[in-house]
Amino acid sequence: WTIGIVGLGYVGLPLAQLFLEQGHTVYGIDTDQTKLSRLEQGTSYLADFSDQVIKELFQNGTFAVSSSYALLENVDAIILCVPTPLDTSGEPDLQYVRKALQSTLPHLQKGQLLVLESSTYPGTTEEEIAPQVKEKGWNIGQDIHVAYSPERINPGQSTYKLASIPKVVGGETPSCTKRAKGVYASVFDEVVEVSSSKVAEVSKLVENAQRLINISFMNEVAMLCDSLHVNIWEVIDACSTKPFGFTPYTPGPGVGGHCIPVDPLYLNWKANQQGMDLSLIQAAKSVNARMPRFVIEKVKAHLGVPLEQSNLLMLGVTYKKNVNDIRESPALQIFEHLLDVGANVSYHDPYVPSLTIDSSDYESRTITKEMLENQHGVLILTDHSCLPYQMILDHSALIVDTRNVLKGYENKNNVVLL
Ligand code: SAJ
Repeated sequence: WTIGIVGLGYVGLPLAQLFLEQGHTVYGIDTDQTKLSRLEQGTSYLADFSDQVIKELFQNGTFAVSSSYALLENVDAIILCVPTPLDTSGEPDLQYVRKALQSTLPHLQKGQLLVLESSTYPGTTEEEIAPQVKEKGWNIGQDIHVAYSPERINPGQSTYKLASIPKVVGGETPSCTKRAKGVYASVFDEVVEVSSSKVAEVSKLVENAQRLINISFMNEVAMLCDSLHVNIWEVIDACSTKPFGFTPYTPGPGVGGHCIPVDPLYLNWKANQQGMDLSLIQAAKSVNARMPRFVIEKVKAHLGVPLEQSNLLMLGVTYKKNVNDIRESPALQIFEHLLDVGANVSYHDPYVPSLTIDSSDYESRTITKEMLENQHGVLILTDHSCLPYQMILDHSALIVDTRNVLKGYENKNNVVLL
């Protein structure tokens, strides 16, 4: 196949790699000139991709990247992998999908397949994409095929290879589903056909909404265990001995990232359009929003000095371990609040060399024994695998470990858990 991938971010680039590895040709389109030049220079902008891997994408001459959508005229399938964030009022923001579609339509050719992969509210493919394709005078399912297929990329882990994660596809018509299955089956081990694009859209949001609700329940239990002076991590270990029916979600400083806090709100937005309200999603959101303050109260309760007179070091500012993504990261809220109360805050995150908070720039500090000994408190907010935990344990007066990452270490009398 010749595949056009629009959007070369954490979804589009791994997808491009998958097609290239299987010998297909890929034209990658992105409007971000920085991404395009970094790809051509062979310098990665994704934590999961080394520079070497980026260089390898181009080695067979089957990968071209450009900002020109005209390249899409020569492909068999066009896959849109652009962001679907929330806007400032917390509503779905489809501007990137609409822009990508507007730029694609003039180059759409008869016989092509057009797939949307961006997580979006149910009905987007049917109500936003299909009508504009029909306007070209084509019959969807005959002259052109349109489908939806959710991305299931999980940044920062290599346990499940992307090709091994079953790929759900749902078309505007059965022949669209078949066409999409044919393309995806050439790179994914398993392709799951569903009866419509809407089923595929809902399935994606439900997967992530269930995760949000389950995580938020553990956050609420963590707050209860705190008041009961019970170790939540010990509780989770005990629950996990149940061979079935319990999934060990863990509490944390909050829920970040571009999927889990966002996708469920797309689902609830659609529910509201139907005159309904998914109350558990709203409840989950408000519980998770309380976690940054809960962490700060923990720090306050164990500090030897008032918060406003303390030196505090934040370890890890990304939304989860081993990624360089700070979108919706709860660590940023904690950072801002500590600055607001006048604490002397600094951070270390090997994935984030510099950070702008409240329009002030911060650099990730190098960790040394001396600088640790100079802190009144160290907050572990992201449990990156590469952090020097033994040194941190040996040279910090107080460690608030929000991820229980020090679980396997000895003599932790200076450690406070969530
Ligand atoms: N988190 C917790 N407790 C948990 C799990 C996660 O506090 O038990 C927090 C994380 O620290 C992070 C946020 O929730 O701040 C989201 O974490 P995540 O592990 O869900 O990571 P994401 O956002 O990268 O989610 C991706 C999703 N993949 C896609 O949307 C394609 C999600 O569907 C996956 O289930 C998830 O990876 C995964 O399984 O790791």
